[in-house]
Amino acid sequence: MSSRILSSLLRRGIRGWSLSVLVSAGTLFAIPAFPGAEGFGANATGGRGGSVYVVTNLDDSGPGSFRDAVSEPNRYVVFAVGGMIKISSRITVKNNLTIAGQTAPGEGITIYGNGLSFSGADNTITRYLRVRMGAGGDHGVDAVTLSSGHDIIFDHVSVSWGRDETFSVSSNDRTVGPKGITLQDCMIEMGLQPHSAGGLIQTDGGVSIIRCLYVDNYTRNPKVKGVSEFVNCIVYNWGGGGAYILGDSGGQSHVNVVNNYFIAGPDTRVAPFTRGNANFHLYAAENYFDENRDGVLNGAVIPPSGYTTVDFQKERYPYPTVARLLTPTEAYEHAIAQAGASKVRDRVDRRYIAEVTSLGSLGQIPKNENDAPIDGPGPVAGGPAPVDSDHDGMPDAWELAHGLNPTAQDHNGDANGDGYTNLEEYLNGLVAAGAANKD
Ligand SMILES: [Ca+2]
Ligand SMILES: [Ca+2]
Ligand SMILES: [Ca+2]
Ligand SMILES: [Ca+2]
Repeated sequence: MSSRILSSLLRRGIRGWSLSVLVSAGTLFAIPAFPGAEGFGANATGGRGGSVYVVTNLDDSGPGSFRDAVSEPNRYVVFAVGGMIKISSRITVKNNLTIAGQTAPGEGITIYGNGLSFSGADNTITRYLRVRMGAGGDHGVDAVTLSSGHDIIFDHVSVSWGRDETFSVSSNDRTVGPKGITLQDCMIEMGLQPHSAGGLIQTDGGVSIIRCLYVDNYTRNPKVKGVSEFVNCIVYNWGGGGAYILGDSGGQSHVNVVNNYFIAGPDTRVAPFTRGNANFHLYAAENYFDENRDGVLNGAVIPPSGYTTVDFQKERYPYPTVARLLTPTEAYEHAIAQAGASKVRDRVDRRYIAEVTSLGSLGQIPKNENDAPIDGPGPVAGGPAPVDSDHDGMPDAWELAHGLNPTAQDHNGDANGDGYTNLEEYLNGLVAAGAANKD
């Protein structure tokens, strides 16, 4: 039910409908965070209904900076600049935010420094952003982390060079950990030694990892405990620590792992699945392993013995999953085409894609991102932003073409009554809708 119909029902004062019925109907028919949002975090509402903050510079802090933009809740964060934002200290992201990296001109936005925390950032939507930590980050800290919060979705986000994990969704008390989280079409890249790790996914609140690409992490691609699904992902060049780590300790896990492709690189020395136990309740299907490093994608399905000791499930857990399940080979092609902040890929992501498509010969797991061939985070090209006279996030030309007012902030209107605000229509139209449906 669209919000327009719901509000119309409320206005007309339908007799005999309790408010709770209407509210639950509204929840039942909640629109996705954006067209194509999937998984446990699909219903994040972001900054919908809030104010617009335009990031106008690449400064570490102060007016117009990214840090200032995410310091208050209930905002859409849009970018009138592209390039690299060097941060001197960690940024904690507030709740009810839509961070629309796809608005940034040029090659988009790279945040380089001590990383981002989304702990407690309930109802945030983050799209088309790069977060790169590096050896200058604090020892024992993740590039992106969240240890609490609900309804949080990351879409086409590239995260690299964590010093602890690179991208973790984790609480030591799994019963109160993050709830309703999605990572989709993300790249999780090259955790730095001596603790090169993709991520720890540890909560009973539900985490979907969908169509993500893990590359050059020595271990934990990812390490999983609790309730989660891992669907249509690609893992390339894990090292001796392992790719998908099956729990590795006490506590119950209930997990789907479906249609993923594991591809050996120069550093790969162990099998894709390691360290299971009887507490790990696993539904696994159609996971492939290409171990021959011959430059051709020609792996084979992983047999039951390839999952070590787990409690196999005959039926898939009824988790959200995807609208369109890709074959492992299709998932590979999809990731190459558009994983990460791929509206325009930067030099670093292009390098990681070249490694993956070498199918065995390229890759490395270093201590420092400035070592060749990565050579640090830049350059990241900027570019001109379209004119937006009223600073409501929608360019003048787009507003005129859509019957809106380029001299008044009408971003929270809903001209077509579909539940997405006018600004969301603009943001969603900048990138492909329904990532898995695009050829
Ligand atoms: Ca091969
Ligand atoms: Ca405008
Ligand atoms: Ca306007
Ligand atoms: Ca609309």
